[in-house]
Amino acid sequence: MDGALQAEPQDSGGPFAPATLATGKPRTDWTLEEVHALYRAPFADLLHAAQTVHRQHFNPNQVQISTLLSVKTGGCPEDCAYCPQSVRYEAGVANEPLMELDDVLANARAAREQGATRFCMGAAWRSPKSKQMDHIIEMIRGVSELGMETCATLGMLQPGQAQQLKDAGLDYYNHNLDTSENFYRQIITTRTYKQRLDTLQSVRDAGIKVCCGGIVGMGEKETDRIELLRTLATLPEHPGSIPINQLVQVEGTPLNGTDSFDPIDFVRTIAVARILMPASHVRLSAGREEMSDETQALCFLAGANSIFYGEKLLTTGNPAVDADRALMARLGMEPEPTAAGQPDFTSG
Ligand code: SAM
Ligand code: DTB
Ligand code: SF4
Repeated sequence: MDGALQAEPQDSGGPFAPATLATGKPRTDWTLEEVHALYRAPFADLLHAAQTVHRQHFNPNQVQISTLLSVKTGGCPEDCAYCPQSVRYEAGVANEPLMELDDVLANARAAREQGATRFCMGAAWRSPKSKQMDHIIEMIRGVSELGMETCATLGMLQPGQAQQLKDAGLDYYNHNLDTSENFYRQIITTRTYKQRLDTLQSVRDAGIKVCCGGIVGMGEKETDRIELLRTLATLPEHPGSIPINQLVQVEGTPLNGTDSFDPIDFVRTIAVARILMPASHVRLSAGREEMSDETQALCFLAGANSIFYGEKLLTTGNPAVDADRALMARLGMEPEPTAAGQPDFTSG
């Protein structure tokens, strides 16, 4: 290799600074030029660097398993152009009430039996209201008591709400930046990029771990993906989890019919996320149903180490559990254990 990539922490000098500071802390000062150079590097160099960084922080044969449940589906007042849950589009998603606690816990138990260690509850809200918070808090308490990590994605949060969720035992809050600040304006008009950053700040201030990533394949330019990755990697702290979603196209939404996304670019996005944020879980998120096993395998090689597991995301499909078990077996990959113990892909 011609020295184009030197992302190993022990390296110094060259056109690329190490991914980790001498203190062992991941860098949060990446420049656009650096991220661009990584993104455009020869594929073999990029994957080698990403895999090298990955092995310094994680067991490359383990994958963290999260399961999603839409606890409040449809009827959302926001206008996110990708989303079938917006009330503004005719995407065939009904406006349902907030789920009952017992039903949520039954879903969480079933997910745990299938091997999930994290349970993520999603609500199609702009932001939660105080009565809704009371119900969500019960759900978080109940899921925590099952010994699972908890995650919620409920829209924008005020600082006091983030604190309430922390007090209930919430481990992660998912709130995505989705894309670059520039392209964002073409995708969502009802909330600003700044409001998203403010919610992330409230979550961090409350001591909840941040889950934050984006969507590719929305018709954005390469520079938009590069800017998104740089914004994520220059937040005051790297998100603990970084979901990289590929747009799931849903009829009735404005983004339906967007040109399909190049799988090699998807893998590049994962690899750059891994190099920039070496100690974070990078989640191969929405869009796996449209990906070949080989593309997914390349994503794991590029440093993805988390998936959504279970046949449904929020409203759209995800690979069948049997198909995922078979893929993990073919790749020799195992679920990542949590402090609570070793989950098992093959149970349930
Ligand atoms: N309503 C809350 C919010 O937007 O903050 C939480 C739920 S929302 C569905 C969570 C995330 O799912 C979005 O930020 C977006 O990144 C992702 N998402 C939604 N629809 C998607 C789609 N069709 N394809 C890929 N990702 C999608
Ligand atoms: C995230 O980044 N992806 C998940 C989760 N966070 C909440 C959501 C994907 C949604 C895909 C479209 C749907 O199923 O409605
Ligand atoms: Fe609403 Fe979230 Fe969908 Fe946007 S992504 S329309 S906020 S549910």
